[in-house]
Amino acid sequence: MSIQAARAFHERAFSDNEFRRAVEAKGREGLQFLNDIGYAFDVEHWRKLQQTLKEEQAEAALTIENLSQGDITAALNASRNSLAKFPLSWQLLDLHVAVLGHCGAHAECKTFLRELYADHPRLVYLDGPQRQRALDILGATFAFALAQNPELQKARDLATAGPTAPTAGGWSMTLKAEVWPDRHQVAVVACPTVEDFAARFAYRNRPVLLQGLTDDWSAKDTWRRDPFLKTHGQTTVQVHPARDVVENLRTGQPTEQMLMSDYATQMSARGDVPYIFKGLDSAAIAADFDEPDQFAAPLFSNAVEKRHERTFFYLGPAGSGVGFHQHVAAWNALVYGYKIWFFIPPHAIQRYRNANITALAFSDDVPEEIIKCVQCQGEVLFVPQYWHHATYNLTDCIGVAREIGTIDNLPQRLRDALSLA
Ligand SMILES: O=C(O)CCC(=O)C(=O)O
Ligand SMILES: [Fe+2]
Repeated sequence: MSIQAARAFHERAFSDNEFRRAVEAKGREGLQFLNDIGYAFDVEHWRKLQQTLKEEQAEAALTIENLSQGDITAALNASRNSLAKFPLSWQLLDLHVAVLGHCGAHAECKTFLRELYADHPRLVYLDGPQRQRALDILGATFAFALAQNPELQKARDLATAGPTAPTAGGWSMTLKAEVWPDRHQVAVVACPTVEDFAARFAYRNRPVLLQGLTDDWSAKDTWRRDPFLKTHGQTTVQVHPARDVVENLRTGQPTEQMLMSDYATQMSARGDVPYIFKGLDSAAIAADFDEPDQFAAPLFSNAVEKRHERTFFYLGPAGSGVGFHQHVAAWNALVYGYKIWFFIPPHAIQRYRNANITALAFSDDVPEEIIKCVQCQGEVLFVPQYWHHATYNLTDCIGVAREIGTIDNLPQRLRDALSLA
């Protein structure tokens, strides 16, 4: 078969862990296995795909360069040309939608998306779940493109936001002054109604910090250091060198194991700045928090079981955090601590995947396109579907995150919310 099969494999191996592991487990028989299940491609086509992906990346870079120079017309033309040259390129397609939105070409943007959703002509090489994932990402980009609203990026007063005491809940709140962020670009909203949250943030696929949603959580007591270690100190947990967390979880890489009590004693002293992410089972912490109504099904697609499976308890010292990644929508409740978030809208190209987050946290010169904010203890952050994000914990941080799924047909919901017809 063809380069299309190689593309299909490329996308699926990235987004479907089970599939990737199954292929890896076949070792030398991998190619035969792939042929047997319908991915009939050979080494030659695989190599060709890698070359093509590189060329597409260069095309994307050209469009982005035009955009960053402020030459909107050139960006639009470059993007149209690139997509004509590589009509099945995933990254160019996603970028094109963003460019259309950026340029205010909303009519073209909508026509384009309608066509895509109708018969997926550009996603023919993807099957079932991969195609859905691709459409969910495009939906996110589409929302970003259509709903530019400066109101949604209101700054918070950083001068008064930081820790006021050396400890909170018995955890260390010591932070290095140099890493306190210089900008904060995500709206902070107190207790929005479910409808208000949906219309202003969920349908627009915008990040937002929500206050007042954890006031009644038992975790405020049970995740204080002493009671927490009394309950969970003897639990064996998986510990990751902070920056490898996402990759480790994605690939199922085995990691270091230790008792929670040992981890809590050592975490601030270790050179590799360790992080526990997905450290405790959802069942073990179920009584400590209540999922806010704003994130309920059916608005967000994940069923109860999936939500439990995709619940991530985290505990880490100052300097820990995760590298850039993207996934379905999530919420993240920080019970104690202060955390910097770095966000890039969904259309971003892979350039930041390997960014050094510690360097970003210390830099005064973070590129404009990276949106920064600080999350304070007690706040819940809404991470919209397929936004790229990374974190840097400014102090000890203990909290929980949960993936809640995607919004069904996000572009339509957005059109309704904006009354765009
Ligand atoms: O809490 C963190 O450090 C990272 C969380 C994250 O990636 C998420 O909530 O999606
Ligand atoms: Fe995440």
